[in-house]
Amino acid sequence: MTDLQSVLETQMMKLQLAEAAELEDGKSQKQCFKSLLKKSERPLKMVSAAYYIPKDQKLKPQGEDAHFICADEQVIGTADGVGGWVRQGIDAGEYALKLMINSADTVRKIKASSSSSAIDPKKVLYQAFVGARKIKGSSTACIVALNGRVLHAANVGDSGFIVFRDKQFLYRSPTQQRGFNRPYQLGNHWSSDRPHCASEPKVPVMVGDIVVLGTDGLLDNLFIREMEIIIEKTEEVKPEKLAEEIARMAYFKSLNEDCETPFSSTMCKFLGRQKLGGKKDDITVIVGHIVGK
Ligand SMILES: [Mn+2]
Repeated sequence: MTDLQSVLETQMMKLQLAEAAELEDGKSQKQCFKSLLKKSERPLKMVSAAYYIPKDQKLKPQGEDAHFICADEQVIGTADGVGGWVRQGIDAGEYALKLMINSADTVRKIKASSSSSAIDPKKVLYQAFVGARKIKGSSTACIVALNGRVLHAANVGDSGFIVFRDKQFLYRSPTQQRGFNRPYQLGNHWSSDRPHCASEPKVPVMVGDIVVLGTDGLLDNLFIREMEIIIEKTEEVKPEKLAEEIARMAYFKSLNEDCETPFSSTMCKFLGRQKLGGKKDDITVIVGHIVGK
């Protein structure tokens, strides 16, 4: 769209808003127009809930994913500890958990010192990383903050978030991988990645938008279209119910050996032959519903 087009469209929108305003009970057009514009500038709120299904393993019933929700501060995050460390007797779930605890602490500290300050998720991730320097292991991490009317994220690896508007897919955060099933991962080992690697997507949101944040246990088992179908069927959005429904569907597919999944499709590309089935993994889903304040 050219600048001129966008200026014209904005003018048209203003005229339409003003016309609509004129119809309201005798207030002057200017007053109504002002209040409507003010409404469209108001900060939003993200109401979030999580659902976690660890993969079935006797030695590690809690799995290796971790997450946090800072409800008042409008920040959510998830991390996925890399299982390969178990061969060295290291529990990567502990590292992921420490990253998330540190992140939540940092967010609360920032907001406690100044409730109006925007959260920079990359700085939060950096503080979390520094605070976990004595712990061995590595982990992907994705932190999403709602600042005013914009989602601001920091993401390392193959966790990620998707935004739906009017029950339709709108946006998916990019993943960082070095090869098949080899995501970027934060850690203190020389070969691990550092927080500066994080991608920092920013997505403007509106009232009614639905944010789905998950680890690869979700994203490798459910296609976006399958999440969209679940959301389309939802009449009243309840984040805790939606998170559970999405996680359960991902879990069902993760155990199914005959279905097509994002994981099987990617494997096909790498192996060059047909391969079906899901990926057994810990599944974390956080659903954030964007509402007016
Ligand atoms: Mn995983």
